[in-house]
Amino acid sequence: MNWIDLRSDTVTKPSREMRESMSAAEVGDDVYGEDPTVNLLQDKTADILGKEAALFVPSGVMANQLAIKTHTQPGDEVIVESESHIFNFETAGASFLSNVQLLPVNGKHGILTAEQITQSIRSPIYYNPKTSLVCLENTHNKAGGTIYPLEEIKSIAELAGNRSISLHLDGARIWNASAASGIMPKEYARFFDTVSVCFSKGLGAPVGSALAGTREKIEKARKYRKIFGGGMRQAGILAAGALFALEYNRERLKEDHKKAKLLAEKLQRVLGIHIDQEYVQTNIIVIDIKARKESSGDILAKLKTKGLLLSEMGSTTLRAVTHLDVSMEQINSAAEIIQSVLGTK
Ligand code: TLP
Repeated sequence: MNWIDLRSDTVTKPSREMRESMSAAEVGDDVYGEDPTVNLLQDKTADILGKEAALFVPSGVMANQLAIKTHTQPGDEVIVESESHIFNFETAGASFLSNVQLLPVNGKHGILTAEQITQSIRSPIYYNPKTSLVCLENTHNKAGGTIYPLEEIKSIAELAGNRSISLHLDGARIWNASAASGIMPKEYARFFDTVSVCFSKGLGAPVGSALAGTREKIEKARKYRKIFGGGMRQAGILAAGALFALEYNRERLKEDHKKAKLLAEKLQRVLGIHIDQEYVQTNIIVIDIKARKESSGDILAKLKTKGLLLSEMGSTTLRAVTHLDVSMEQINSAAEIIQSVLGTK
């Protein structure tokens, strides 16, 4: 079947040009720090984010978990948004790997305010856990690709700085936030101690993420990366894909955003579903199916028989993600499939 795969932007496959640059990559042993292409990618990533250093890692989860490990001590508490990736989709990694407790706080469309964070910081009574880290997510996946307002980030950073609390950004899709808002990645990144970014989502590289921060933090993270089993050898082949993605696939993310808006608009006519059009800000559409008397699994199965793949986000929400391997024509077909399977108003 010729699938229309909107489950995630992680399903993108490397283009012929990307594969060519990967096969031509100069490589070395990165555990010795001798892979020139990995070193180039790390320098370039650090530069784009305005940070001293960056570390290439196999996945976004590893980048986030390394950040948590480097900023905390066992027994500390980390403030996260309750729908965040770190809290929901990293298999309790923070408690498993760093022995910390996560404090989930309900944001609005994924956005926590400085005020909410202030109220969530523990007072320094000895039996309280120590609040040592706050993690934000931009764009916010589960909230539907929402963009964090820069002014709010600024206030949170000021507050965190005053209270000596570290600030980490899960910037897996910071590229989408930037393409949509026109705010450069480094303008976002300057407010954070560390930033994780992914090359393997909307940018279309097959593998890889990075953690950026001060040289000191990144050296600490390098040691933990080895402990977590993330020390790779001739990883330049992968880094070349990421370099290609950074060079050629950032600007075009705007097309994915257009496709998401178009699809979301077309789905307004579908029976028993709800999409917050205002919050379709980048490449993710969260579809609320509460009003339908069917399970998400049943709906997904029906769509699948017509060649359309979406993913389940929560018990009553589905997700559609646009990306570089889905054409405008396929977006139109996806809308038609959903309309015919679920019915129109
Ligand atoms: N997100 C995946 C799934 O895990 C849900 C997806 O399909 O969107 N931070 C954010 C905000 C993410 O969305 C993801 C992946 C990660 C981190 C983890 O990246 P990987 O999958 O590379 O470990």
